[in-house]
Amino acid sequence: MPSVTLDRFILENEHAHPGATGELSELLMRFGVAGKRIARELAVAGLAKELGTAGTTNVSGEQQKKLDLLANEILLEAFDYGGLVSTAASEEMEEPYIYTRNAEKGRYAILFDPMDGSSNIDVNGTLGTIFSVRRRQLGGDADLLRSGREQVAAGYILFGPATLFVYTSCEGVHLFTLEPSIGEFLLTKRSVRMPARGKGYAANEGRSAGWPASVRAFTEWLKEKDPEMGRPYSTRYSGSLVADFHRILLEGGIYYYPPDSSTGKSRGKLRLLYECHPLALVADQAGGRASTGLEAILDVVPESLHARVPFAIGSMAEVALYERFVRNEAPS
Ligand code: AFP
Repeated sequence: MPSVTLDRFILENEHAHPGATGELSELLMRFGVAGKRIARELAVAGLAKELGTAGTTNVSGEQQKKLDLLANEILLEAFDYGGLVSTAASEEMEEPYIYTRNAEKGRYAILFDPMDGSSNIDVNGTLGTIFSVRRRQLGGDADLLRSGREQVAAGYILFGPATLFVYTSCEGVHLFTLEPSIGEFLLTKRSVRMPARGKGYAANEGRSAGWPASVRAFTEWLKEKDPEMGRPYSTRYSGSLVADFHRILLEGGIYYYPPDSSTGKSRGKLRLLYECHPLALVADQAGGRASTGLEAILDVVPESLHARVPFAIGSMAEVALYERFVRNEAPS
């Protein structure tokens, strides 16, 4: 049985950095606490009649589930004391939440997708929370509308058969598993490396009619028979980016959500600040890559808080190929 808890691991890493204030450590540990609370709510949601829609829509026009809102509340509350965070921005809130007492002194701004894959809520499927941490600069939205390379930490909590906490503070990616009987996340894998190449792809191929021809061609290429090159690839798509990304982090492969003209999503569906930047940092730190097809996701600066972006993430080999297809440089 592993015995290094998330808190101990974070604190030991902090001690390796003389001069660290401990604030980032405290902040990451609070994401851990929020993750445990959300996991508990998910475990009893069906019994407590907390499944189903809340009757509201978010800024992107998507129906909000009761658990989207509950997870959002839990996360906001986790940072409501201690003076660490000045601002929280969420996929579920039109405007950022300002912690008024800390607006001027909180050194960090946080961003999150509280319940990623919410179509899985009502069927007891895998869900996730994605988070990103930035330094507060001048305060206000301008602090958030910046490149992904300015994130100081990012990660996700995966709610599946086990609850996992995966994070990076730009020194590798580390994976923890919740041991429910003691209520602690225990270190399961230090310095996770994503395989350089995989065997699977994750995409909502039912929508391929609306994709650019280059992405359709890439998908057909993945399905061609070529045993020497490891083709055909297998499809694995769950409706939860966190779940699909986690498989790819461990086994390699690629997830993509391209522009989709059939549903009017000319910039794709995924939100840059709440989903793409944080997972791109995790991928980058694990030796993988995330791309729009034309540029690294980490280099993209959003025009607005809820900006969407075409997104591909995964192993170096598959993401590089995706980019070649998008640039019309496909292998012959
Ligand atoms: P929600 O968090 O709004 O449920 O969206 C989930 C998601 O952003 C991502 O987790 C999935 O991979 C993707 O959308 C699923 O979208 P489609 O249903 O269009 O395939």
